[in-house]
Amino acid sequence: MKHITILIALLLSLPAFAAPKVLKGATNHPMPDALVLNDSTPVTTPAQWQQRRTEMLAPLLDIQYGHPPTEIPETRLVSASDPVSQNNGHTRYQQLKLSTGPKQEIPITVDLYLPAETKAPVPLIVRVGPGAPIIETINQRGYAIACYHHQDLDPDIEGGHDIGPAQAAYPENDWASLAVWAWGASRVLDYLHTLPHFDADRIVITGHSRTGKVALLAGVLDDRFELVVPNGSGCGGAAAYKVYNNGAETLELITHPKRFQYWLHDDFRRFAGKEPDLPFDQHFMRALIAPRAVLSTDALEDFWANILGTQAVYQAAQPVFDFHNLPQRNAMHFRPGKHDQLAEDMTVLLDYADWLFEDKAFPEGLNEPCMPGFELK
Ligand code: GTR
Repeated sequence: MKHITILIALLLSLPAFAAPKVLKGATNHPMPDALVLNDSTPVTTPAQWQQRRTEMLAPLLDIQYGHPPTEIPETRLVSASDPVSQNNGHTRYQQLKLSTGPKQEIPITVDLYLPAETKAPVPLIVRVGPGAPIIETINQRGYAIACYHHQDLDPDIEGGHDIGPAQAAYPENDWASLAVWAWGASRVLDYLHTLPHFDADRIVITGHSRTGKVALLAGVLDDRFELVVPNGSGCGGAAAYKVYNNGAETLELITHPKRFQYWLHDDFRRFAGKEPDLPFDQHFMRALIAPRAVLSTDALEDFWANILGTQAVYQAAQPVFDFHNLPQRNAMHFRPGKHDQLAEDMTVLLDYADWLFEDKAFPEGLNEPCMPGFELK
């Protein structure tokens, strides 16, 4: 009898294990309006928009990311490897060792993949972290890609609170790791712009997951990035704090001292469980990129990255791009599958960049919501 009871209990529990994950809204709190000034005046003029930009950036840095240094140190080339032909002759690869900081004490390694066939100046993709999918295709399509080793600036040790070379060089700054790594993207660009290879009007930044968060922040802080493509960036990236789907990483989870508190400002954790009190949400990040372009790329099974929150942030930022008469410069893409930056994501990036830079066709399948009919509060 006892065995039968156990068997029945097991059978009853089976469908629960086998049930596919269904995307559901878990919280939906209102987000502050990106087109209304703190004193409740609606933004209707370019001057008011500039004022609103300042208002939006301040709490993002004060509360969430910390402040990178404002002075810009020189970034120098320390050494470069001999160029090597790769990817069936489509790529000319070189590794660069750079240094930056007040005493040139911060190293940054950059893997540079130039298109072998295309004449300079070419569009450039800066990628946070080494490696990227379909480098051969990227180069065949005429784009260069520079992948920088962000951990040279600051280590990424879960539960660690290490002071890396960048934080040691600027002890007065309260910047956390995401901000350090984002600042590194700008220093890499400082150096790359001294070379004749790249078209300064066609610079993209991308990264995946934690480095997707970094790509978004770098794009907000440095307007030389004309196109900003956070992939699978989730919490602390392109996803909301006030709108979560079921199974999403929350502010409480990401800022746990044993996990990733060091990515974000020390104080940010005081908002854990109090997201409605936050004076911003991540639609401010998208809004701050306008009138440049932002494209988030995500996967439909990536519930942990809060894809519904990413859709909500896209929706909440759209009025800002409409205000600039550039509605298509706010874009999102969801592909089937799991958390990763795959060939498909990179292809969407290239197609969108071709539209933005070359006036080619607007890519199909963009801006399809992961949850149709979802409405902001
Ligand atoms: C997870 C973290 C996410 C994401 C991811 C990654 O553990 O919770 O926010 O950044 O790591 O970077 O792979």
